[in-house]
Amino acid sequence: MQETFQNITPLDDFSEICEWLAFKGWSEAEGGNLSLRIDAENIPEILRNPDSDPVPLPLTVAALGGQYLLITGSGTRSRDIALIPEEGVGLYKIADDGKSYQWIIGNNRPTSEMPSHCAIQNEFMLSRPEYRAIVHTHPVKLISLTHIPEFHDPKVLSDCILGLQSEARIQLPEGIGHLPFQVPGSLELGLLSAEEVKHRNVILWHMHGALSVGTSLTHAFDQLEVVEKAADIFWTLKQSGLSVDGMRGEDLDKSMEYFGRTDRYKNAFKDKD
Ligand code: 2HA
Ligand code: ZN
Repeated sequence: MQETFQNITPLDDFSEICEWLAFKGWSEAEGGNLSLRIDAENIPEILRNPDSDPVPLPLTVAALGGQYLLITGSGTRSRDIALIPEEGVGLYKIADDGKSYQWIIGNNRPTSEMPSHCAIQNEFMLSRPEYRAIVHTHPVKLISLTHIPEFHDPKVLSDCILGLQSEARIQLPEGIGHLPFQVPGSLELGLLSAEEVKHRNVILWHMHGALSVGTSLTHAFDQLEVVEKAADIFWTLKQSGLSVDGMRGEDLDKSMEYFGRTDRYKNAFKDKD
């Protein structure tokens, strides 16, 4: 069984993305966590039926019932997962009623952010089924943005930061979210994050880190790179004493039109109206 698990292809994706998270210095020490939903047909048959005791979840994730998740373990380091993913990542099955999970193989102590991962994965099933990946990490330039009070308004945050590089808003027309402080690993953080990912792919967690969702771990990571690059431009301009004006509105509008993103861009903050 162990050998079968080691050879499942999604573990290579965890290994690659965790290497990058460590390399970028975003996931210091035991910081950060990842999950990926896998369809049953992509799991070898001998790994489909858990026989461990069910562990109750702090929330009910009915839409996620019967689904399989790969999740990084509590206390695991990105730099270690990069090398030995089968030790840092565990395979779990969510119970049909969405009230508990069972461990199958690999790491058997899921991340402290399990409530967020389950709440968000449940939201994917309800509203964005092509989405299946979550990356949470602690990038310095993004966390620093949450120290600026004006950026607690996600529209102000998005319009400023994603207007600093001409492709950023094309990648993220819905902008980026910001959640007020919540205790790390708390159910509140999970529930609020699940609400935000209905509308946006990247959320900043106040003075904590960033969370990105995607159709694959690579997609989620790519978006963090785009936002972190834009934040890097923000801090570079600030440190140089230059003003942070960003793109002209007409240039942004033209780009959105060209790439067919106008509606998504214009309606980005309708949910906050
Ligand atoms: O897994 O980053 O938010 C460690 C964390 C918790
Ligand atoms: Zn964290």
